[in-house]
Amino acid sequence: MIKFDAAHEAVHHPPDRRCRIWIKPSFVAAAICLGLVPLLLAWGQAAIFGMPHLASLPKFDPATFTGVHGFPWWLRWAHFFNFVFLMMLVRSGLSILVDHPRLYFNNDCTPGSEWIRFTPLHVPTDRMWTAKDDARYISPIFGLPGYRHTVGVARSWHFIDVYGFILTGLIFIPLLFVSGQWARLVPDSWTVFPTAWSTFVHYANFHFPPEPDGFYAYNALQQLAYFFVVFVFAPISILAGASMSPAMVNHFPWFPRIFGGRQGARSIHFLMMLCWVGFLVVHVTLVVLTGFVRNMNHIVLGTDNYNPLGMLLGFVGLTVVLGSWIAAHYISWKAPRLLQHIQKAISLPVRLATLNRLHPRNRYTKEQISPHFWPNGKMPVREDWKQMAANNFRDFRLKVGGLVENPMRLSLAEIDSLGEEENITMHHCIQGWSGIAQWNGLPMKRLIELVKPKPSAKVVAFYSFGESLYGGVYYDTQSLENVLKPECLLASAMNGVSLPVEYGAPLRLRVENQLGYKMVKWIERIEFIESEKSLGKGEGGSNEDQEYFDLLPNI
Ligand SMILES: Nc1nc2c(c(=O)[nH]1)N[C@H]1C(S)=C(S)[C@@H](COP(=O)(O)O)O[C@H]1N2
Ligand SMILES: [Mo]
Repeated sequence: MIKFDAAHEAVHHPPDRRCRIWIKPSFVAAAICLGLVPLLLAWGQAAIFGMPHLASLPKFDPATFTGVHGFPWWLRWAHFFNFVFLMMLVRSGLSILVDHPRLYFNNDCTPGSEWIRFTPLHVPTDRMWTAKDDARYISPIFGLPGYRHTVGVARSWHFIDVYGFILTGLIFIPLLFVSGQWARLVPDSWTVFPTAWSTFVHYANFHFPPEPDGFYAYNALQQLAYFFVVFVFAPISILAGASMSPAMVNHFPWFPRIFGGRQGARSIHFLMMLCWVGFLVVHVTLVVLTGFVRNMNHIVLGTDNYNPLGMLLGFVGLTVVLGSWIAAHYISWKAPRLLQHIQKAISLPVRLATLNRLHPRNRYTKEQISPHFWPNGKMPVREDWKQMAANNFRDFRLKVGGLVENPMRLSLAEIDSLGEEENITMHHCIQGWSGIAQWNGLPMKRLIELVKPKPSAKVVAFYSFGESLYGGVYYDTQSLENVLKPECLLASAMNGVSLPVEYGAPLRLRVENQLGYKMVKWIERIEFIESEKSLGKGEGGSNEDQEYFDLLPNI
């Protein structure tokens, strides 16, 4: 077992580790109907009209069969790797989910408006309750990794595995078409629907219709199921995942709207996970019930006989997958920095080349401002900040220094006089919640023009009056290039009033193409530096250092 100090223990292994599922009654009713209606229809049809007729099965003679059949090696390996990556995606996804254990179909995430929650706790109204307070524990049996506030590690797994999953698809799909195997998955006639229904009526009445030999052809329901997995589940899951990216949302506002908004996308990403798991359960059950030994030879060895070798190798594969879950826990707890660096080595170049090029440009309206905006972070406890707060920050001076020609010390009034911009934007927290707010403040671009960074300055560090999760000053960094993008503000007002203390007074950063933890609240000073590597543990911020978050979270 890994030993934690008291501060880590409180976060990662809290005494209250209950996880409870509550679903809005109307959603429960809808889910029951969705499940029950087809079953009732199938039972009714069989009771009144008898079991529907299914055309008798063609006999396949291996010696003379000329159509596309069998399971080529690339298909069998793609099948295996999909299983590996999908299970890891589900497990790491669950860990990410419980970091904000509520799902919504609205962009505001007001407590109480969720349709499902995975916490027994109600948000207290008599005191500040941060999104981090709301995070829940998940057992390591289900989540990768288990415990709380390991969203950084969970995201590393999620991204590494999604690259693997997409790469598998990029190899699998073209080969499907080149080899002609696509014809086994794509129905060639609309009659597939009535035939699939008839097959379903048989299954629903616990009657197994005679199965075609899957080596040559699938039954109609099976074909439809496989078609959906490859051509519907996979693209929807990937697109819903991508549409949670702040860089996407704040550049292509129409994109998340396909899924009913930013939180709709998060909910649908979750519902798709349920579809995958549901498919897996039914698929495995039917593989076992319809000739396990022969089916395993199909997908493991590509042969069509009753030799037990395919089944035995299949069990070896399953052991490898289970072993990978244990290994992933071990890596998560023993070598999280290595994991963070591996993910960064893959993700950073990809993000720089893609998402990071999208400039934020979305505008919301005043009517869309969220009634509730989850607060996050630890309120400063420093005496100097408290005294300044008591005096409306009249004595506050923002220190801007480091590699600049013109170091400055600025009062809030001076900052106001330098220029002001107003944006209404959507905030995205790494934990999963979002909220729309109006921000007023000094564009960083204007400040940079005044302080004149030296050519060696490549990175801007923002230091807070507040502490990070385990103590020590909260800080984060931005590339100089990114703070020059539109909508990057030193915000001093929120929703038309000067910044409330819990939201970061006197100043906070707004960076609309990245996640919330990059937006330092309660800013004390700004420093221009050559590289983030010289600060803290060198990862670019408190959360990057301590929680293994990304340096560049465009998603
Ligand atoms: N000083 C400081 N700034 C911080 C944090 C923090 O813990 N300390 N948390 C960050 C995170 S994770 C988020 S999501 C946003 C939350 O901003 P809000 O409280 O206005 O919602 O602030 C960011 N800035
Ligand atoms: Mo956050």
